[in-house]
Amino acid sequence: MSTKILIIGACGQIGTELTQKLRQAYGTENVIASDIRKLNTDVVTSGPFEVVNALDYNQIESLIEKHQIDEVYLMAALLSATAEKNPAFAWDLNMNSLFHVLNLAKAGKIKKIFWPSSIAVFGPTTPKEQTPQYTIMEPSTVYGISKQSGERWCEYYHNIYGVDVRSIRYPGLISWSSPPGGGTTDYAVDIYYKALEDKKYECFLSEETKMPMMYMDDAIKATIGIMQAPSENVKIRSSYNLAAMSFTPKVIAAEIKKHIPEFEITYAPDFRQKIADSWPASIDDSAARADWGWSHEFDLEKMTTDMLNHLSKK
Ligand code: VAH
Repeated sequence: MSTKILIIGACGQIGTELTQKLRQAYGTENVIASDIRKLNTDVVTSGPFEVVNALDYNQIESLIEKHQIDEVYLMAALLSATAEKNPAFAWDLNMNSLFHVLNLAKAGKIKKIFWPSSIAVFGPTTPKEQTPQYTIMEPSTVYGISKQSGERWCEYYHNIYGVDVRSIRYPGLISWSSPPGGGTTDYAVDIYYKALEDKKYECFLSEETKMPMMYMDDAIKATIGIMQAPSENVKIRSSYNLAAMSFTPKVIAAEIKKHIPEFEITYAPDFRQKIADSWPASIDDSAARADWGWSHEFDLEKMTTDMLNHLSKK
């Protein structure tokens, strides 16, 4: 019997690539993509698609029953910068969509859940270099507070109700297939687009702002990897630290200049600088590597080559 999967938020930055990779792995007809609107043509036209409001319990429940869903990937959320502009809605969307899916699993209607957390759960009092799996967590953004709270609820539902929910603290993610999505780390996506289009980029962070980053291919590998791991190997049920590389805007600009010599970067830090300064510079992800065999493939050089190759064809 094939595993039937529902992706909520399938048209978002992670959802678009996750949908394609899951359809390759499980068969197109077994992966139901869904989002609040038909926001991505490829996702909507490449397999089963449903319009769903992640805040409507009954809509989600009826999709699960209609398609006999086994696993749910809940990818709908407001990211850090957008959430600061709309705190109440960000809290509502990020938290209540999670409660709906956790409660459907508690009711026995879903076998397994993936829920994305973020390095945004860490704050200005967290050790900045090689941030440990267990450490001080005082997030100073609405997004980070919602992710920290969500992690606590995931662990609670696992421990008290036996819900099989698995989670990863994504670093900043970089992808060629979906445009920047309101995240503080999304300068590292936009810079590639602007380098090709304009040969210049004005960065909204300062040149020495070092943050943990990851290519989307690696993020999708980790997402599917933790979901396919034997349950007993997933020892941490709040969320796993995950890392691949860390760099500053100055370093990524220098890597791009190797491909586009005339590329120039300037700096005009805005409100997002304070968000970035509250986050770690690098992450210790040894627990994920030990528990379920995580390893990354892309470094900055390999990612830059792949990004520019894909974007120049796009
Ligand atoms: C953001 N890309 O910038 C997201 C991410 C670590 C940051 O969660 O909001």
